[in-house]
Amino acid sequence: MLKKIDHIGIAVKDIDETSKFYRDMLGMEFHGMEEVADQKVKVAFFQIGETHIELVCPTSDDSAVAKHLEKKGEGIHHICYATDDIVADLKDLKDKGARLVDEVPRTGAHGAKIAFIHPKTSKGVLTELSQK
Ligand code: CMX
Repeated sequence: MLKKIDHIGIAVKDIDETSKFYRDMLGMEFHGMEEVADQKVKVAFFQIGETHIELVCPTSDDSAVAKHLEKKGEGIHHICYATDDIVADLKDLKDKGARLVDEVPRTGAHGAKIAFIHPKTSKGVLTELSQK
């Protein structure tokens, strides 16, 4: 069951430079940076209330984010919802006809189980589920 917005992902070309805006200008609490090898990205988290901003920067030219940056430029990349049962939610979404990018959860940042729903299902918004 979906609980809340876990984070909003923003595609960036320079993660250190963009971090300055969220940390120094907006004053958000920095929650660390890590490389997610499986997704070929480096991510930085900033907390704002109960949710987070995730800066996402490609580490390889064949990363999904590199393709997105090339096509659409920097900006909002995805919305991630926290769930307490990602397997049940994926089954439910599939039964309802959603086009899943990941039928089986993968490991994302902070070791969370994650899965993406194709933006063609959600009217142009790449949607992620995450279970801590
Ligand atoms: N938001 C909205 N639309 C998007 C999108 C995004 N982030 N990424 C791709 N699309 C759209 C494209 O614009 C394109 O639309 P049109 O056909 O209208 O032009 C369509 O989806 C297909 O895109 P594509 O460029 O041809 O790319 P692919 O089909 O190869 O891949 C997708 C699309 C969604 C399957 C791929 O981007 C993916 O697997 N994404 C999930 C993984 C990911 O993004 N990981 C990075 C973040 C990891 C993290 O935060 O930890």
